[in-house]
Amino acid sequence: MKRHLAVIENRGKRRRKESSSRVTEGWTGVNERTFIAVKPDGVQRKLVGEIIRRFERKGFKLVAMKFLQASEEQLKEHYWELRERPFYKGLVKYMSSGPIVVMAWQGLDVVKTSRKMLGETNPADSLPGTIRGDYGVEVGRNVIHGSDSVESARREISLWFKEHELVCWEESSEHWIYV
Ligand code: DAT
Ligand code: MG
Repeated sequence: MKRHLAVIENRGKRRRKESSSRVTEGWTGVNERTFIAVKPDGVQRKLVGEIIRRFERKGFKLVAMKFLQASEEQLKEHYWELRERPFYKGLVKYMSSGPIVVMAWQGLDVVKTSRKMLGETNPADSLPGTIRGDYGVEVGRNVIHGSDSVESARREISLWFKEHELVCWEESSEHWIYV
């Protein structure tokens, strides 16, 4: 009986370990990645360069980037978690209404730090100095998307990029960014 319980307990532990390591495998420390997208309003308002500049100057590393007009299907999948929300349909329509820039950025705590750089979901609640605080007014036109967790980042990056589109490169300034 004791042995039986131990087996069940270990199975549980193994499953927990497997699922968390699968999600974040190789994505820890300076290798953490996030998914960032300049939304159609950001592109139309010529904010692409400014947004890339902020991430570059911060010290994060660009690992993938594409300019495209997304299909409603792809956006529905991207925003699947929000499917029950009243603004979901409008959100998908707006996001597919024009070209967007999708990117993957890498660095220490990049998910959490990027969210701080973006500001709050509603630009009205976002501090000056943040992207939404500086360039947005309404929640329905908030310029930029950023993953809210490492797990979401993983899901979103694999939705928008194929494995070979993620570029592995050596950053010459790395020693000046990390101790
Ligand atoms: P975030 O983009 O900050 O992660 P979210 O995931 O809750 O925010 O929502 C996704 C997007 O949906 C958000 O960037 C803008 C839009 N949105 C959120 N709340 C909204 C609302 N109350 N009315 C209209 N659009 C909204
Ligand atoms: Mg979100």
